[in-house]
Amino acid sequence: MADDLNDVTDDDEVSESSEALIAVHWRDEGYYPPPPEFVAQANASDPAIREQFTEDKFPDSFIAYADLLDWYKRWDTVLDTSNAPFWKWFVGGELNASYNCVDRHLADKANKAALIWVPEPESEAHQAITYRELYVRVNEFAAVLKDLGLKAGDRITFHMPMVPELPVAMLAAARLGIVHSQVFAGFSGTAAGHRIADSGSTVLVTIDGYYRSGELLDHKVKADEAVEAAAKEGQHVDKVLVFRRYPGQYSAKTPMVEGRDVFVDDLLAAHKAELVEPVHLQATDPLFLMYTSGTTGRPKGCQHSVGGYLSYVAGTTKYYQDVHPDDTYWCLADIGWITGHSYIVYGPLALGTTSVIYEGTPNYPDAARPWRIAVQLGVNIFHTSPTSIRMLRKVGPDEPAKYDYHFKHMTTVGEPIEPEVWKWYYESVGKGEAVIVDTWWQTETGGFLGSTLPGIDPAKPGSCGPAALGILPAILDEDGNEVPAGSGKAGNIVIRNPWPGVFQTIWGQPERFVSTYYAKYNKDPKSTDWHDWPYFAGDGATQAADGYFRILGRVDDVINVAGHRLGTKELESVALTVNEVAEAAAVPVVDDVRGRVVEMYVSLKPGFAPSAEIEAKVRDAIVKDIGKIARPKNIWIVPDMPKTRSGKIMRRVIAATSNFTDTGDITTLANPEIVEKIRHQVQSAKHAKGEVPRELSEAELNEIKSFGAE
Ligand code: 6R9
Repeated sequence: MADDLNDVTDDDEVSESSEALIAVHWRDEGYYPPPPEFVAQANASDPAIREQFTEDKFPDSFIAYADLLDWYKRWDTVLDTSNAPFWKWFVGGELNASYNCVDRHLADKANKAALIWVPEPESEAHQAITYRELYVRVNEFAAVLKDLGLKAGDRITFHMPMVPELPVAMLAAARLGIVHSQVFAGFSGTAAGHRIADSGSTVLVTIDGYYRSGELLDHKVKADEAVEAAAKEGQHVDKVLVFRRYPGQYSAKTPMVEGRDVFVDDLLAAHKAELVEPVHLQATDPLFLMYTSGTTGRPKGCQHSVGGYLSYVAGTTKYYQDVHPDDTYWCLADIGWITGHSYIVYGPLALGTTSVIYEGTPNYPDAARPWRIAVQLGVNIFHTSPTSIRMLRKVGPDEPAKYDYHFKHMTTVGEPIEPEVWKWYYESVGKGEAVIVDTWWQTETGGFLGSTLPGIDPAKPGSCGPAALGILPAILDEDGNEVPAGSGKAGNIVIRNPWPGVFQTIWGQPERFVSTYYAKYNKDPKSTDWHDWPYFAGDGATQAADGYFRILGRVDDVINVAGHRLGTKELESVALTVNEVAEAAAVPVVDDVRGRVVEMYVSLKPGFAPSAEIEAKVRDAIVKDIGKIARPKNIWIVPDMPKTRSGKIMRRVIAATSNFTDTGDITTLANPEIVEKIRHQVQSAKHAKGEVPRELSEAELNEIKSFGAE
């Protein structure tokens, strides 16, 4: 114990860290400039583009994005701040998202593939859906929705997997101004039910089944649960529209409910070739809701607008995804997340791109599946998350080299990426030929906030790069003072200005919208000047002298050891420098002397067995790179990490395990079965070592319960 105390007081490298600042220990990385061939073809290759988006040109700078769309009526006011912070973009403008993503491409791209759908079973051929065909299908499904009496402003819930019927349904709703709320298919029926109730939807659209890891799942059963859960909250669902994975044949075991459930293919038969005029919507009308979790139970329905959102995703797709007419673009995210909405459906289709949709898991039937798809379809732009990259690196580190595909551009999104993992992505997946953009943003923000411009800025592993065009971030300490670039200090990242992609409100919870995102740094709640309303992103970050931001993770992910705040991500990054380690998660354990101490969970690459040596390597690496202060109390080598369906590690579940507290709701996990395994492993070892903590205070319990949010 005395030894432990010495660790804290003797460690001069952290001695001047203050409570408000997270000490930053990450090593800076080198630069990776774009190859000349990439620069030569890039949509943005002249650094002068930044001058069109400087602060003095705001908000008119964003007209360039709105001009990428077709408008029925041009706006009168670019940005209306009169009801701050409920910003209104392109006020008075009229447009339709479905028209912009479909109809307007018929003139020159009717026979070009809009979507290429890859079913999970390799025995099933992929399906290319041309813009003409998409137009027909969107119109027919819009006719079905219209027939049900749905109209602009009504809400509709989709609980759909990665099949082309999902974008068709989204675009059909958008055509009529019906506000869609797509719930990730992997979520339970009950989770869908809560979201149906929250949004007040009367119609649920689902499918009988879909493939996941080789199994044709019965998905319809979840619709029954969803309707029941919604009813408990007082929301009646009139109709459940059931697509069929194989039209004409029913793939679920759950019976259809008479009068409520209808097969979509039957309904469509009555609307063959019917056309539905796109509704002229206000730019400020809502396009969709995307639910995301917060620290309290009620999910947040982030409401995105037709005009601002579509402009922003079109602009960022053009400059950051660098899409060109001949590209084949594959984003491996799920359309059930914001990434899929913005960068599989709305952004790419607004620009007339060919967007690939894959039904299944990336490693089915083996770790080379993505690379086979890339070869087969000629994919040249690839977009995925650190969790998928880590997984593919874990199960098939040498697979990409065996396949003759060539990416010119790759994206990582969703979490900070450890430099080690970034380098594998660059060298192995990108074969050293592709630029990488590390795009930092959120469900709430509609599109990218931080990223390199791929034809201009060099990439730096672990950093998202500078602010996106027209975005004005700052890093603030708890008192609102700016933390200067290059200071080596971290703080809360905020965006000082509104931008067109920002969400309009939390559906039905406007006070929560203001209190969660704007109250923290607002000095005058009556102000209608945007300068008074910095957007609080809830992420910790640091800015290097070169202006690049490094996102350290959610501010509630910080572990405070004896008054020194350690970012989970930097601890995990160091663990990943140990060759055997595939994934790592750091959590706090309540400690009577130091407040909190770090515990580290790691999983190993295939072919390695847990050993005391690996534990020692992880421990030594952390002590060496961060300091003795961060020395983990325990290192647990576990078979897998509990993860959300979007692949984010659920640190609160691990934290609860380490602290012997209740793991809380685990029903939305991708792998709930791992929780009990880890609990048994860790807690029996702790019992044997006499490390069972005292009873925790309410504040401590709350901290553990909400550690890492989600
Ligand atoms: C798009 C998306 C948002 C949170 C965000 C941050 C983390 C996303 C990141 C990143 C570091 C990146 N995050 N991208 N952290 N580098 N490139 O993921 O939306 O699901 O709402 O998550 O994800 O912590 O605040 P969402």
